[in-house]
Amino acid sequence: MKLPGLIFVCIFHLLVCSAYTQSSSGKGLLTVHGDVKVPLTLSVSDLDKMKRVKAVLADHDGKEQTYSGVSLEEILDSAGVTLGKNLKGRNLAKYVLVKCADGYQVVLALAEIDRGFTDRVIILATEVSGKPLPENMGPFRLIVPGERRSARSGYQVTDIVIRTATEQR
Ligand SMILES: Nc1nc2c(c(=O)[nH]1)N[C@H]1C(S)=C(S)[C@@H](COP(=O)(O)O)O[C@H]1N2
Ligand SMILES: [Mo]
Repeated sequence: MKLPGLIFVCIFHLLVCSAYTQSSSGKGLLTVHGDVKVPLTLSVSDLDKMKRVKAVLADHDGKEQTYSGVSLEEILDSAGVTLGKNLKGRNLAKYVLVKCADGYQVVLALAEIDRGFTDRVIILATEVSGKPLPENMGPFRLIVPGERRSARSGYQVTDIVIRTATEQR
């Protein structure tokens, strides 16, 4: 094959691959909904415009990786979730369900996210080591630092849902 033909094939291949990865990880958007004042649909560029913070998480080999993104507290705050002075009484029974593209789900309590309760900063990351997350993890990964296992650091996050635990007395 001559060079122009080869270049054409390469470009075509790239286009097909990028179209495929976009559809396989949804539309690359994250939605924040449930018990919120303002439901949000966020893209990577929306998160790029917010205050960027870092969090460290050890990978499978025990090597520490530095992720960067936006604090989950700030995202929930912009959705009007009851944090800060409103995180008391019945609102302490609220939890955050984080859903991932492969069906993986993890739960956090609001009090694990609120600065008034903890110094730990949980983030929604879009980058690791200064580069966009690899396809199999991105575009959004929850980073829950400071735990012995990284099991709650769900990758390919698609939904953040606020719910209230309901239990009959
Ligand atoms: N979407 C999704 N996220 C996930 C998982 C998963 O199966 N699906 N596994 C979790 C588990 S059990 C671990 S230990 C870490 C592994 O992250 P690492 O590859 O950075 O070590 O990802 C977590 N995030
Ligand atoms: Mo794990």
